[in-house]
Amino acid sequence: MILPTHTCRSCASQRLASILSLGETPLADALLMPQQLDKHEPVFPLELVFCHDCALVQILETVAPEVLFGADYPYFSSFSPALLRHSRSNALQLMASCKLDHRSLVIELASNDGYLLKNYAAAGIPVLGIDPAAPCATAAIAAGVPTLIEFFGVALAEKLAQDGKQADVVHANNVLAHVADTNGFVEGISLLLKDKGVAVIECPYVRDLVDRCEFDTIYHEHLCYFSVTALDRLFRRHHLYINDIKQLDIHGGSVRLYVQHVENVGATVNDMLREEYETGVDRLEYYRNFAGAVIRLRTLLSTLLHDLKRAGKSIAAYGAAAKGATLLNYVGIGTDTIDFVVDRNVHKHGKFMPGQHVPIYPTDQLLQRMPDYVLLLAWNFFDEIVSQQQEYLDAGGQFIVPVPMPKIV
Ligand code: JHZ
Repeated sequence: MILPTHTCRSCASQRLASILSLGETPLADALLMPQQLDKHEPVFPLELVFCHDCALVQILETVAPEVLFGADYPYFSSFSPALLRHSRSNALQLMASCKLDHRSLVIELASNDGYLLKNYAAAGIPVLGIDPAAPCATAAIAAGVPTLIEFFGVALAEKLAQDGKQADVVHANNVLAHVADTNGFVEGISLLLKDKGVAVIECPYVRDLVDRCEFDTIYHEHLCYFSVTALDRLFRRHHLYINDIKQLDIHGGSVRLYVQHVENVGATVNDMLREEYETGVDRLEYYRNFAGAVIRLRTLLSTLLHDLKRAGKSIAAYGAAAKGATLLNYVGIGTDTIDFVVDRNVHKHGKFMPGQHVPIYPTDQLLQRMPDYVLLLAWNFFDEIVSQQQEYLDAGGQFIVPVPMPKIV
């Protein structure tokens, strides 16, 4: 089915075809305070579509960025030790390969609480963070990472370039998919990057989303779900070239792009483009079975949880993640099934998951309350969380991992 009233976020084509509908859901990071629980909670349609012209998978709805990334934004990157290790090793690699020193400049778009840039700052390399979410940016500034509390786009890039603030390295991790003006953001990167600079961009990989049934990573913050084919077309439109690429495990499977002004496309990129063509990632057919797989997962998970409840078992969840909100709301898992969610992020404690209103507690509550099962909403950090929760497991607790297929481990 072609959806004629919408245009593609990348190429402006109207040839968009439906892949999956997740119904109407509240905003995934809009955690509720106790006094908000009986107030009206806005919901927005969550429709995933495919562009026949540039192969970009995307959602139709655009929620105002000021609403999504404002004063209440609860995601602080530094609460995930695995992400800190991942970021540090990326920074160390770039310091060496780009020979960065006190004359260089590293800029990060969506720099959050300074989790990445602090590694450069510690090595004496000048940095600048840009992030519109005030709570996170304020934490970064307090940690010694200069940060502009602003949205990034062409206007800010032009201003920085005029002020002589072009970068040797521009980082943009998990932000390209979040931006409503996709082309403006990429053009901004082009303006910000020195002639020989490199933009290092990480985003979740759509092939992992489909192949591992990670449907819960679909929510209103994530407007785009990128293949290398769609990324290549997007960057070329702005005379930028993906010259190298790495596949990463982070966030359930991501790609890291190395983007430059000069075209020098390596075998890693050509191999992935060829593979995408051969497997059909650039055509609608590839996405045809996804909706069916998601519906099957919903039935299996819901049946598993209800069977456990009927057998008198208690169930909690781990990770008040944005993706957890999609999962709970789409599968319909509420307080009749899950008693509480635990999370390390202190900014989430005392709040409630959107839609289902499950309360969020500190992680020590797992051992204190000893639920029989814990549904792992932050399944992307499985190894990390399981090793932290060894005592809970030793005491007889069990984890339920929801994707790609619900499984008790
Ligand atoms: P986590 C985030 O989504 C935010 P979320 C954002 N929307 C994005 O683009 C994607 O990542 C890629 C907690 N935790 O990171 C921290 C522990 O408690 O998987 C988080 O609240 N203990 C910008 O929110 C949550 O779990 C731990 O040991 O879906 C994980 O959220 C670890 C490792 C995490 O992504």
